[in-house]
Amino acid sequence: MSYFPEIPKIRFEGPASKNPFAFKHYNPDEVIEGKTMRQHMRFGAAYWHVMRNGLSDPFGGPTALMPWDDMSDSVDNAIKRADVFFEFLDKIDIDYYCFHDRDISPELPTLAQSNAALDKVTDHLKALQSATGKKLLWGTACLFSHPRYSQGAGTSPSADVFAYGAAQVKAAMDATHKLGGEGYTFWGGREGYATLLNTDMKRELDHLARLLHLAVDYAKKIGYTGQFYIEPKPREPSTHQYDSDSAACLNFLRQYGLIDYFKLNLETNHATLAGHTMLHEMTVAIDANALGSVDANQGDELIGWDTDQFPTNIYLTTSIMRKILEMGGLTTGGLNFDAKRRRESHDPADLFHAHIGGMDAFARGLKAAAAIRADGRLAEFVAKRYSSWDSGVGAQIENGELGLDEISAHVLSQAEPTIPSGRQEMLENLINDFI
Ligand code: XUL
Ligand code: CO
Repeated sequence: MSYFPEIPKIRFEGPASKNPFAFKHYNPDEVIEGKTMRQHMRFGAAYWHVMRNGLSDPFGGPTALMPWDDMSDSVDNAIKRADVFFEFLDKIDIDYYCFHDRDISPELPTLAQSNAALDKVTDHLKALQSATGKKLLWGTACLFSHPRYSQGAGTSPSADVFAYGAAQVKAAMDATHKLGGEGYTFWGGREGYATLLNTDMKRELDHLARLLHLAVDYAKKIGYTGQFYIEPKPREPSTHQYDSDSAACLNFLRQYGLIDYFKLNLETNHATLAGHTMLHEMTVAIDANALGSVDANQGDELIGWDTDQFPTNIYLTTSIMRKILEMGGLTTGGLNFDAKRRRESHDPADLFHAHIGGMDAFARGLKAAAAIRADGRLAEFVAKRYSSWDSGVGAQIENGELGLDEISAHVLSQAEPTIPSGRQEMLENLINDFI
């Protein structure tokens, strides 16, 4: 039985193709810098957006047509959705997926019932994975939708709510482990505050760290060796979220002795909300050896919220792929399309157009990034810009060989320093030459 009978399997047809159901640039087997595009990208589809996002917004209800979904909280409905999703993965040729526990399986009146449903659905997902070779990039627990989490989960003022969240994390980790998930993500949905008037920030942060340590300990106990991620986002739904950006997350992880166990899952639209570029967020993470995975989307510069659009900006995908190539590639992580269609794009076919566009945009980004690296002028310019540190007084300062008195004596013997142009516009032109 096919849920997308009109949609063919999406294949690479090349830039001249006019077929909207074909890749123009993503050629999974094409080798770039020694790896196939498929290996570089490790594309993932987000279960919550593909299967569960009805495309409602603050002003109106769902528009997405999901003829396969009876909208019930039954396990049968959840299992049917999984079948639809795996047909989607097959046709779009995406190897990985990501989920929240409550996307794949319903939240029922008691934790015991929810856990039992999750078990049944993950049995089915496991069978689908082994039948198709599709893999779980990461799993996570939804600790932000249910009203009990309205004041946080790990940072809730209620110890009982914290405990419920921790129990949900246990079950979501068991599910991720069972499905061979390569990672497990914490996104601080409501881990922040609406107002400081009622908030003991220090205590909340201590508790959040406790939750992450509990997860690390539990992973050791069950032999789960996947990578933990923390996903920064500054606000929405909270006024301020503790995991606000790469730097704040790294500081938190270091302060609480978690830095060896976590990497960052960076999302483009979250970077924008934090007032940063994705390039900035990636640079901060990579310099700390902590970039794990990417939630690939883009925001709208005219709308101030998390619009989660599909990435189509080739300038953006080029900068992302340049950083990924620079760091030596993704290992456990991938490019997970945490992106949704616009509310107007309600047809199931739009799921395909959206992902094709994102995959092609990343393919073009990868090709441009590799060409920029092969050209070498950008890297050479940066190396030369710092070359005064490679020898002489620069090298001595870098190596800690000089004190302030020696540096002062050196300067007194020299003429006024001169500094070459930063050549920003020339470098912007250079990048555009490859796009
Ligand atoms: C929300 C968001 C989440 C996380 C997983 O903005 O990005 O979907 O990726 O909880
Ligand atoms: Co995300």
